[in-house]
Amino acid sequence: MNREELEWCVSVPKVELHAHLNGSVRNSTLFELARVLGDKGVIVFSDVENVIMKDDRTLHEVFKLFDLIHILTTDHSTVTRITKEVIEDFAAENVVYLELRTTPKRNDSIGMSKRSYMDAVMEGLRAVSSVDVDYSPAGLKTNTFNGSTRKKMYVRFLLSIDRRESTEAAMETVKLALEMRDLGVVGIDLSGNPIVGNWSTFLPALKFAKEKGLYITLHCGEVPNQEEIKAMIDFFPHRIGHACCFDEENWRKLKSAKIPVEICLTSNIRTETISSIDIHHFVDLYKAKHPLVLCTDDSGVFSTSLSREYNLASSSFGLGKTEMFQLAEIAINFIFADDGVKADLRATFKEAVKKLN
Ligand code: 6MZ
Repeated sequence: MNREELEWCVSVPKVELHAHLNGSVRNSTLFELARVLGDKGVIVFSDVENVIMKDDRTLHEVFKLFDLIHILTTDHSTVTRITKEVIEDFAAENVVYLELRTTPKRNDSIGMSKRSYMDAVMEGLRAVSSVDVDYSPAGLKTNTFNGSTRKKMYVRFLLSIDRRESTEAAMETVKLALEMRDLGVVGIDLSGNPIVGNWSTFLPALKFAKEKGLYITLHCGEVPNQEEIKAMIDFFPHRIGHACCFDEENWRKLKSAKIPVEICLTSNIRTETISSIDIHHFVDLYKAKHPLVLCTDDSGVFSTSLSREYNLASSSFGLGKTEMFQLAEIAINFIFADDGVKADLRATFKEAVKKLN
């Protein structure tokens, strides 16, 4: 990786639309948490260390790792801590608009409800001190300190439904999202192990969410389940993530529906969902001018960053600085926020282009 090119990618303002909170935790934090639980005898530290340090994982192994991460990050104060750290890490990367997604978790043994989990997330957001954060769609709530001239970042939340959940549990998440709209929750994501669960289980909750005006993004086509992919496109979500294993018919459908795709290059390669970067569908979509946005997915788990994803796209597909800047800027069109936010972000990019040239 060329250092100068990577630094350029860092300096470009960026929009991150597909980042899972628990997948974006720093390794150093995971180790620290594992050590504490190791000392308490809850886990064996060396086992955890081996799992976290493993470089390549199949998609199946990744979900085992998430179960482990969830053990490490289980209590309210840790959820608050990782939220603060993850937002500050994205801010340091020059991400100017972040849609962070997370699965609200209920854990009766520690008195955690989906709402209290999300309250812990919100507390982490409010604790961010490295940048000013705008997190309310009404633009009323920021953590701005008086007279601050710090950088500003927009943060919005998507609540994830895990494919292991029941229709009722999915519905509870949607209701929570509606309850938390004023706090920056803008939509719903469907994620989790793609070989678990059925589309029909989640559909009622997703339909309800859409009717109520929440934005929807779906993990779609991480495995070649063509029937599900077709049903998902027919549902017409506002965006989809991945789109790796589409047959020709679904590929055609996706393109004519013009549903924006969140592309996660490193994640797809590391999980072997795509066998090699040279044949990644980014190229086909990019050439077809299909709406797409580069994202990290799980920057902690896959040891990446949004700048690295841009750098990887540039070096793998031969895109120059002008194309890369346009790619970063065009992502504004696909965010789940209002026109005022979009206009503000466009102004940020306009300023940035002057400095970068
Ligand atoms: C599908 C994924 C994912 O929600 O606990 N998640 N779901 N495909 C992927 N591609 C590799 N990466 C992450 O963050 C972790 C959760 O996000 C989903 C999984 O459900 C995982 O448990 P939160 O903050």
